[in-house]
Amino acid sequence: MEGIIIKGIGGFYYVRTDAGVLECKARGIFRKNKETPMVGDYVTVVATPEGNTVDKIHQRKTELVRPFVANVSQAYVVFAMHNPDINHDLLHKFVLSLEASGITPVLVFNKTDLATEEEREALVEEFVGTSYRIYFIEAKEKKGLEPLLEQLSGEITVLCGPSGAGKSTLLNKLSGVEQMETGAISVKLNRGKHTTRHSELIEVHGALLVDTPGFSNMDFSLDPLELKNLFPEFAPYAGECRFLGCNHDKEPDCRIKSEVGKSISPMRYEFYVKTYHELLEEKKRKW
Ligand SMILES: Nc1nc2c(ncn2[C@@H]2O[C@H](COP(=O)(O)OP(=O)(O)O)[C@@H](O)[C@H]2O)c(=O)[nH]1
Ligand SMILES: [Mg+2]
Ligand SMILES: [Zn+2]
Repeated sequence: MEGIIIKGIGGFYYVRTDAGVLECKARGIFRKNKETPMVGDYVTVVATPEGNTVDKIHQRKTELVRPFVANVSQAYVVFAMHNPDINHDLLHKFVLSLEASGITPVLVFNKTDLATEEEREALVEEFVGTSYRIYFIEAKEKKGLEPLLEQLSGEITVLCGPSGAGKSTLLNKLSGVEQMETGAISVKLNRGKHTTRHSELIEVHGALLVDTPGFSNMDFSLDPLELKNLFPEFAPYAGECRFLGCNHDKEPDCRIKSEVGKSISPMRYEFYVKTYHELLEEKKRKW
């Protein structure tokens, strides 16, 4: 039988199939091959004398480490306009790590009731040239959620963003059911536990969502020379710098640098340079 793993706890996998949700063990061979079934995996389940068993893991389209979920096709990156204030560095890190994983980021700014029109405009400016979709919502009052509901595809959407941004509120309002605890209590509960590996897929109008526990960092290793390819706003100027393979840092006659403050946002460019140097340092340390 075919299905999708929606939860993994204590060596058991819960697989959603046409026959309902089945509790399964993984086949021993997976452990030997150092293969681990992940939440989000499309799997084949067979009935054995020991019970239902995950027999085959289908090829993954994407693989996220934090949260540990396979086959995520898009991410709603949720940040609050205020309370907590936007950590721009973190925001761009989320976006970058999603790009690196081949997942489309959709930017969702929540708590618009706490912000001004000017603050919204500044955020739109900050992502100039990226063509990322940007939505401003007030999750608590269900304002602005229609496009987010429409864009939930048959595939898996992850809600990521810092703690307190309103991810659980958004998920509850999208589903129309209180699926997740919100506010201070859930933060407290999550703190002591390592909940990252206990991601769970939640069904919302036929689509599957993951509400990640709040985490403050995303780590990815990347070749510094590849970094520039993960900034979509650089793409239109490919090949227009003086040097072939220009990294848009100290090089003279750099087309990207000439666009900063015009079609490329200074904040995004600064984040690029900073990350580029961090990756260079990391590479040096490894050698
Ligand atoms: N002012 C305001 N507060 C909101 C809004 N949406 C959620 N909140 C509040 O923000 C807090 C954190 O929300 P929660 O969904 O738990 O955030 P999470 O940590 O990202 O899951 C809760 O107290 C919510 O009631 C909103 O649109 N406006
Ligand atoms: Mg939450
Ligand atoms: Zn350049």
